[in-house]
Amino acid sequence: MSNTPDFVKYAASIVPSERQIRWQETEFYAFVHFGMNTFTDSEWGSGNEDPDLFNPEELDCRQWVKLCKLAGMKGLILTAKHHDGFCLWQTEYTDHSVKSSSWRGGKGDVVAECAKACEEFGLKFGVYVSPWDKHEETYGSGEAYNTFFKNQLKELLTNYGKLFCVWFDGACGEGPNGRKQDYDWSAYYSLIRMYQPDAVISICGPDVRWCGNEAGVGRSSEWSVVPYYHCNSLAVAAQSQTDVSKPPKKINPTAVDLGSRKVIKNCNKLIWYPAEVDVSIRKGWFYHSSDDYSVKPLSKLMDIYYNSVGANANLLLNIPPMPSGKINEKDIETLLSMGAQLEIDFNENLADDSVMTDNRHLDEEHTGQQILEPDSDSYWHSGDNPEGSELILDLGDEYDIDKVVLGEHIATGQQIEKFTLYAQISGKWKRLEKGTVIGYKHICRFKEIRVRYFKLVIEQARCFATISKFECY
Ligand code: FUL
Repeated sequence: MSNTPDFVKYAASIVPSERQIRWQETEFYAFVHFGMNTFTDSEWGSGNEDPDLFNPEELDCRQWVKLCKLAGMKGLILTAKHHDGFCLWQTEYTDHSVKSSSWRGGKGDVVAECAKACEEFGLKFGVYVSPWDKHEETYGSGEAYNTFFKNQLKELLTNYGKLFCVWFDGACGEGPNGRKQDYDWSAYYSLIRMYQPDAVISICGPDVRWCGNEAGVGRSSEWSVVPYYHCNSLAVAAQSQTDVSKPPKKINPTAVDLGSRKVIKNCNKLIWYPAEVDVSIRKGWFYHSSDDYSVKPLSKLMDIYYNSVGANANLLLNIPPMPSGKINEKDIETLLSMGAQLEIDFNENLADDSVMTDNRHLDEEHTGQQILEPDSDSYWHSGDNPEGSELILDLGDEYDIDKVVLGEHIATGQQIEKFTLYAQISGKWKRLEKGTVIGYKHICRFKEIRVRYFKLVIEQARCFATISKFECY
C-alpha cells in the first residue's frame, strides 16, 4: 500500500454521487423514440413538418410501460423533443408541438401520459431533449436560444413528477456552414440540479458517459473512473452523429481503454463517469414498417445485455412505437422473451445461504460473509493490502452453475484491476475467468459445471478491494 503511486491513490479516491449510484442500480431501461419522425417515416426531420401529421390515434403509453416491465426494465426515457424540434408536451414556448396538432383537439400530452404510466407501473421516468433544434428560429443566436431551451427544460423538470434522467444528445447535423449554437451547458445543468436533484444528466452531461457507439457494444474493461475531459460536452458532440446517414458505428479503437493505470497516469483530473450502452431493438431509432424484419433476435439482445449490464455498464434499449401509438407485435414478442430469459437466467441465487471465507478483511464488519447479506451496503473489505486477497464460497452442496455475478461496493470507489475466478472441480481449482474491471456488476459466464466451491482472487487493486455481490446461477 505504501508503494501505491499517488495517481493510483487519487483514482481510488473518486466515488460516485448518490444519484449515480441510484442510476447504476437501474441497470436496464427503455429508450422510446416517438415523435414527428414516426409519422414521416424518417430518422431526422426537417423541422418544417406540419404538426397535424402527428396523430397517434391509439396512443397507449400503458402498453409501452407494461411491456418494459415484463422485459425486466426498471425505467423509461422518452424523446420529449428530437432534432426536428416538435415537442410532445404542452409547451408554452413554441407552437411546434402537440398543441398545434388536431390530435385530441390540441390537448394531448405524450410526456404527461408516459410519466403517469411509469408511475402506475413503478418504472423510473426520464426525458431525452435534443439541444439541436432544427425548427426553432432562435437556434444559433446564442442567448435567445439558451433562454428558450431553459424555459422548455423548466417545464419538463417541473410538470411531470420525478425524473431519473435528463438525456442530452450530442448530435448536430448543421454542417460546417450551418447555424452554430453556443449552448449554455452550465445553466442547463444548474436548472436540472435545482428542480430534479436526483436526476442524472447523461451523455452531454456530467453524470453518465455514452459508450461511444450505437451498436450495443460495450468495452471488455469498462472503467467508471476516467479522465475528466471525457465529460466535456463539446468533445462528446464532436464524436456524435453529424449526418443522419452515418450513425457512429464503432468504439474508436484509440478509446478502447479509458481508465487503466496506463491511461490515467498523466491525468491531473479524474471523474466518476460510468458508461451507458444505447442501442435500438431495430435498425432505426424511430419506427419504420420497413424495419419490421430487423427486430433483433433474443440471442442478440441477450448478448448485448451481458456485454453491458454484465460488464459494468447500463443498458438503454430503444423500442420505437408505431404511428398508431402502440408497439409492434414483433418487438413485443422479442421483449417478452427477453424478460422470460432474464427470469430463467437469474431465477435463484444459489449462493444465498452459503458460507464465504476470506484470507483477510478490514474488520469484523467487513468479512467475506457480509457479501452474502442481502443489503447492498454490506460488503467485504480487504483492508489496505488487497493484492492476493482470496474469497472462498462454499455452497454447502454441489449445484449446476453457469454464471457468477460479482460486484464491488462502488460507494467506496472502483478499486479492483485484476481478478481471477476459480471453481473447484475434482479437488482442483480450475480457472473460469481472468479479468480486469468488476465495478458495479460483472457477470462471469462459463460452460455449466457441477460445483460446490468457488474462489475469487484479487491480483491487483488500487488502495483496497471490496466485494458486495457474489451470486451464483
Ligand atoms: C443520436 C441521434 O441523432 C439519433 O437520432 C438518436 O436520437 C440517438 C439516440 O442519438 O445522436
